[in-house]
Amino acid sequence: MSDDAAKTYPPSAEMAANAHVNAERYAQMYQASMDDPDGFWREQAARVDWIKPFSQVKDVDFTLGNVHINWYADGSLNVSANCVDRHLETRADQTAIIWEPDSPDEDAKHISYRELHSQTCKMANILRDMGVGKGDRVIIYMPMIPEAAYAMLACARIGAIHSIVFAGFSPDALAARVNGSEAKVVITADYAPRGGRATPLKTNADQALLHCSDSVKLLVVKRTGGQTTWVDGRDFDYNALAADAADTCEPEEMNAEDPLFILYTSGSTGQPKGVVHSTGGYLVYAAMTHEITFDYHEGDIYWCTADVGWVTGHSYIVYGPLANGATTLMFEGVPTYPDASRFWQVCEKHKVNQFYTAPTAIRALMGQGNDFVTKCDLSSIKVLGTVGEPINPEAWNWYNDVVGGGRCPIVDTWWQTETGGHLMTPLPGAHDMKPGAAMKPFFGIKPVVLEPTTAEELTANPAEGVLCIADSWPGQMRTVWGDHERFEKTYFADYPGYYFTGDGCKRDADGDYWITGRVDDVINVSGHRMGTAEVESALVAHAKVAEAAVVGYPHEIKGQGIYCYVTLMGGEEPSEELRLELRNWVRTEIGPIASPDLIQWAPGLPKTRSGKIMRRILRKIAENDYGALGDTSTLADPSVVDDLIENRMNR
Ligand code: 6R9
Repeated sequence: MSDDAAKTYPPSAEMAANAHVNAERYAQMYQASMDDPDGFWREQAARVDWIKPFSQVKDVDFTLGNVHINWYADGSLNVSANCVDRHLETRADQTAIIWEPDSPDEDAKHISYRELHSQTCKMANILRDMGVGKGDRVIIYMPMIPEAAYAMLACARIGAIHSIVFAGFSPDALAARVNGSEAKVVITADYAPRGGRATPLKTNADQALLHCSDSVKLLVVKRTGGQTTWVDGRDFDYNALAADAADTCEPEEMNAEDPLFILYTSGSTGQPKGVVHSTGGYLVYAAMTHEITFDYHEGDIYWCTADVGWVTGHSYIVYGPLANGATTLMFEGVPTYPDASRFWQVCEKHKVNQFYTAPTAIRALMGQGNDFVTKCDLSSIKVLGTVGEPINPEAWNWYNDVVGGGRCPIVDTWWQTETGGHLMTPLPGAHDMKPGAAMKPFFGIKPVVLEPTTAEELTANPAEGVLCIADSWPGQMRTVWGDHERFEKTYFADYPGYYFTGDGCKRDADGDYWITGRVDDVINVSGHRMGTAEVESALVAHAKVAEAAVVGYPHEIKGQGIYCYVTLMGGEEPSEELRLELRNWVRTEIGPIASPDLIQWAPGLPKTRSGKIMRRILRKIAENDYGALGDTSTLADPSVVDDLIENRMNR
């Protein structure tokens, strides 16, 4: 870490005085959460309304072969009733969702809790009429429109398990998730406007469904009214059905451990895995972290710029904020449309109090100059947040100085799809901040730094190693959909007795935590997780490709870029056209976020005598750090390395 990075910023006196949690309270509550986890989490469970109270708080075992994670297991509740109905008595007319459309020329919408209730009920009734019941799976493939939130809450209301597929994913990726979850219904929209362009979502869904069971139905929300083809009997018109649907719907009583949603995410091997989250524990954790991390107070306007296709959108646009009766802003567009001041104009327009975004967006906007920010009135902002990847000190400083005017604490929230909510972050009124550091564990979280090869726990400071968590928390994922063995193998096999995060970590001399990035073959492109294995298998599925190896390399805006080494089939000639063709191929196989940035033609890949690709070497070359390749003597043919260095793409 640079000297600059080691600078600390204490919370302002005002924050410390007014925040839900100050330094003293953090220390006392954290200690309580360690000394008596059951007592602590029993108390926190009162954040949600239970239909039937639970007796046991926690039943957890991290032992390989017997991994199970249960929280509040004999209690029952309904998530949609918690996020909507229970607020009707006190805040029916308060805005639940502010919707800001892609184009600033279109009007924003303010959806009250009363309206949210009736829309959620309508959607729930439509789904029930389409044959969806408790435990059934529903895929949501939607733009960032209020109907996406209605769809999530409607599923929760009738006990269906939703699985959101990011609207930027391809028809193939969508089909894989429909089939993987054996979904009954796919909810989509005609088009997804974004940055002035419109993705034909319905057409993508039509293509995907060619590869799915004939019984899968499609519920289509009309967002633009643009032209689509229609399959009678399979396709259902949401707008027409909603006009007549009843606006009340009895919520289903769900067990705390019933799955609320599945979210597919990339791992280091094979196809994306379906991360399963629970009903009770997840909601308690999402609600608690939302309130405390962002220091959310009654009446605040809160904006998380993520997409509901990612876990951040689940926990911090929909479930956490709505469980807390908050006003949450949902934005359909992108930071740079119509120009680079859009985020800040939206903050000014809706008087946003908490603003939560990704380092990649901050870096992109930083490059556009300060005027786009300073011409807007950002005085309403109290807390800034980041998520998705480590933030470099330059971006942190710009965020702090230019966006926050030096007044706003930045919560650098480290967590994962698997964790359901924040596991480490500075709290606005309690902790010092250091640019780029995740700082302190949330309540109940016991991080440990292990020596990567011996698995020995490093207790002294400073320490550097792999990051594991020693005990469970209510928001932890419960299993991999349909493959509990993969769940155990991925997270509990390498470091017995711990949850293994896949991240590397440093704990500095002060005992503060810094996430250093993935230690597995997962790369982080613009804050989105990508398994290098997924890109490789897309590449080798192309008829002209014999072999491919994919690694990450440092990218100024995206954090990491996708660097591909490709060996062509005998007789195939490398060309710029082929490079373009392969790029487009990967885009259609997976989606635009997986587009290769650099493709290097590799006559051979560096392999050990047993045929294992030495990725370490490929990473170094991609990083343009080929002077430090280390030992190459065990390679079957060390001469391939010279060719790879000679023709490297990232100079
Ligand atoms: C919420 C989310 C998880 C991976 C995680 C880590 C990286 C996320 C971070 C961060 C450093 C932060 N990551 N937040 N690294 N500082 N504040 O992003 O979930 O998409 O599953 O990604 O992202 O490497 O392991 P997910």
